[in-house]
Amino acid sequence: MAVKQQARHTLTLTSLLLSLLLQPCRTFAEELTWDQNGYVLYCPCMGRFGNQADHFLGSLAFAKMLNRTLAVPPWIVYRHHTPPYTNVHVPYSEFFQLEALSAYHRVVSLEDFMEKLAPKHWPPIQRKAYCFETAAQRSADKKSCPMKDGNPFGPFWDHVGVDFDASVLFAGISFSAHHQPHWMKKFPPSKHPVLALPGAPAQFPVMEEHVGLQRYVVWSDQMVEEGEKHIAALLTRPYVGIHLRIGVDWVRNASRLQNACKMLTSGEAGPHFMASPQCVGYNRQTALPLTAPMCLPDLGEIRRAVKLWAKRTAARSVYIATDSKSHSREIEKLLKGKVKVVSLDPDSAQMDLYILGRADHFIGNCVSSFSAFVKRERDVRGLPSSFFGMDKPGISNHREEL
Ligand code: GFB
Repeated sequence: MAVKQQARHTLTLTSLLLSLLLQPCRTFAEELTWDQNGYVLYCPCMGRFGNQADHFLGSLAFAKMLNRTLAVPPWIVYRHHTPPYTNVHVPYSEFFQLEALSAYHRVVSLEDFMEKLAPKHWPPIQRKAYCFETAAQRSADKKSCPMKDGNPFGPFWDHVGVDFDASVLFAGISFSAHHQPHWMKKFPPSKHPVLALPGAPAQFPVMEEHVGLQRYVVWSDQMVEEGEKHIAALLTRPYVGIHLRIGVDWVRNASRLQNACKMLTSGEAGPHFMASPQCVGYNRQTALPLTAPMCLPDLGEIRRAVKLWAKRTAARSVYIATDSKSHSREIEKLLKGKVKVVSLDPDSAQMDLYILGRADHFIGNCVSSFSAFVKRERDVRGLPSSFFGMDKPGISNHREEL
């Protein structure tokens, strides 16, 4: 018996040693070693948290596809209306566990990459930027990648202390799996060890095949602790979590962008608009219609959906995450004061996401990538979600009534 145990022990040690030896880059140990397979660096320069999270999943997949270590960037948080009235760069690990990503692929935080690896392996004179020829057209000489032009680009690379000395342009190549051999041939890691890109090497919204990568995005212990404290203090289960994306920026942007929420009523717009594939379906041929209330629910639709799900789940609380008004009075009245209606004050985007993710039922906004983050996380955990204007994702209310 003891011999068996000893043998098992030796085997475990051997496999541990083997896995450490085979892993070219030790991502979480104090001393990092250089990955000969190269690195991918990018600026999460498009949109706010939800957009950045969509792009993050695609970038993670891209790094794996090229077998390069992903230098995980900090989140860019725009704090232009509250102190410090500027962009804040929040390390990935403040919200999520960096280690959990390594179950999928090799990663290192961009901050560690810069501090511990770049001085020796990517010194200032070797810092090349890589971008599409079309992007370089925006620069004065039309040959340089506009890595640091404007906000958030400049402040991002300044934050990590990077200036670029040269540009490498490319065309006729995309970030999809189809072009994997092209990337490998064009940019072998021996000659191009660090692919530093001006934006995420990914699509928005996240491609269907990368939605499941959400499982590797695991909340940090600190977020879990804080989130669970809020839930215990404020909410009684079962609780319904709702995301109200109805603020001025949404109304303004969603009506200005190509397929305005407004146009949806007239049927002029297609079903795919921002994050909407999450509820209408990714396949354009079979996608369900995207209706105006799915994009911008009015109070009538908010009341209808909350009443329905509060009843179906026998909810004892409702948690409201909102980018503007919470409509909490109206909701309290609607539920006849029998259900506790709660919002966090002051609110925090990530804490709202955490609490929505843990709700017994979630009602989101189909077009918002902020909602999409919650929906993906809940899908991973097998928790139910619906959307305003669509009670069963993939099945429109209209059809259900027929
Ligand atoms: O996350 P996000 O990309 O989602 O951007 P969309 C919306 C941001 O608004 C969030 C805040 O990152 C938060 O900072 N926000 C929205 C909220 N809803 C809530 C909420 O319930 N609670 C809290 N605390 N904050 C896209 C933008 O937003 O909308 C694009 O990324 C563009 O830049 C487009 O503006 C129209 O996909 O909803």
